[in-house]
Amino acid sequence: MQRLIAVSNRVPKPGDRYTSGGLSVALRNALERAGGIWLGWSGEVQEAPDSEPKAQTTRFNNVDYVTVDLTRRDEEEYYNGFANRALWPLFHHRPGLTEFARRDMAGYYRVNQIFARILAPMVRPNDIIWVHDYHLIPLASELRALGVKNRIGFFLHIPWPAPELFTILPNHARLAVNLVNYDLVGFQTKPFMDNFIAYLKEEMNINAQGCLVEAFGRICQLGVYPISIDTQEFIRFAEAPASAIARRLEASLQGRMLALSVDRLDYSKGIPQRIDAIGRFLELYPEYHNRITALQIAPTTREAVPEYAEINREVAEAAGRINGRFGDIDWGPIRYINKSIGRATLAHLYRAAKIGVVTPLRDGMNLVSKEYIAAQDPRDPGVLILSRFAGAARELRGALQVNPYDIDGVAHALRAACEMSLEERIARFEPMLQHLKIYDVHRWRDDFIHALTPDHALAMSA
Ligand code: GDG
Repeated sequence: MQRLIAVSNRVPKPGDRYTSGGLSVALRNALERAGGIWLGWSGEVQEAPDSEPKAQTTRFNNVDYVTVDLTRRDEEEYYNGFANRALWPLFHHRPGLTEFARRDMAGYYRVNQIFARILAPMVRPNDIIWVHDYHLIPLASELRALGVKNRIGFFLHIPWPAPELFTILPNHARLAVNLVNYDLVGFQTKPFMDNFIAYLKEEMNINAQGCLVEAFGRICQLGVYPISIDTQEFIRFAEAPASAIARRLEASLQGRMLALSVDRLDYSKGIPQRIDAIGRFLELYPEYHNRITALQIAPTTREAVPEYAEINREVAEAAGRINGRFGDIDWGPIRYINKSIGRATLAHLYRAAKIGVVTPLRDGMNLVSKEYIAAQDPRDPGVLILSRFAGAARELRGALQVNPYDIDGVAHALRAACEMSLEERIARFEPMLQHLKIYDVHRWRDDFIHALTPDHALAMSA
């Protein structure tokens, strides 16, 4: 019996089906089907710094949820430090925000070793192991060092940077070798995979044969697996009777058009630039004063990292500036909220929005853009304005694609969205919805797991 083992920084709560996102549900379904383990940080900090890290196991529906408490120092160095102050900004092409400290790097490797030491004794010979995201790049190497010979796959949820940016990291070569220690490495888009292949060639003199990298006595297969959403779930949510919050929103709009944005509050999402573009739109097209309301939902994240407090201040200032300049006693163009909204309600808000404004400066995929499309009314769909720098732009061709740095360009796209005929909206929307019905998160998961199973590997190397 081939079990599945998933490893990610955080682990969803067992049985918590309602609030979980599409990715958690898709992975959990696969784990429950095959039986397996989901391992990661509990999110808790253990106060006794010197004791051996404790793992707790909760069994639910055929799956062992194994969570590990970290020390304050682990959290600081591994999570806030190396993962979120070095890898995250650099992989999003923001070297100016990147802070590298050798102490953090050591903490990053230490926590990966902790995870490996806890996992290795649980692994059975036929298990396949699927590791998620930039927090855990060294995990396969650490597991191999402990004698684990199973197939191990890695999926990177964020972009892979251009080679000249990746080399800013003092330990770039070590991380690249860590990646080659996987049997399968999945990227969101082909350009991200090509960045990695270019790095291997330029810096390490390793030539990939198509998607196969043969190096350090191993064969590593690379592939493109664009992540998606649970499309049917979003359609169902959006078609259910509107929740009280959605009704409150509709009433408060008083017939004005809604332009909606939903992002974790993160500097990669381009929120200040987007707010400036709304200001520019109101400046260029005064006929829209009092006819449009922009709602920015941005729950705060990673509050221990100083750049995140800074982005909150920046967004609040930008929104205040635009409201002060264009608002009136009975209308403010921008509503900015930091609280999180339930998923079903979110689907109603997407549906109520005539325009979805999704303009990250750089984004691995961006699921909000896909959720917005799935939630539309097929008889009267809204218009998606989408950054060309989101991975999703390669699939959602019917969106109005924009350069988020070009404030005038985004302002013009807002106008085009406001004016677009029903016929054009439907023509743009339908192929995108069809695409999302086929390429949903279940398909994404199955494609990756299929490529990771041993039979497939034999076929590839034959
Ligand atoms: C990383 C990569 C990649 C947001 N606010 C609320 C809420 N959300 C949900 C959205 C969406 C998810 O969070 C955000 O996903 P994104 O893909 O947009 O962005 P990241 O969090 O940066 O995710 C990204 C992703 O990993 C998957 O591989 O696409 O590129 O950066 O599902 O709906 N959900 C609820 N309330 C909120 O207020 N319920």
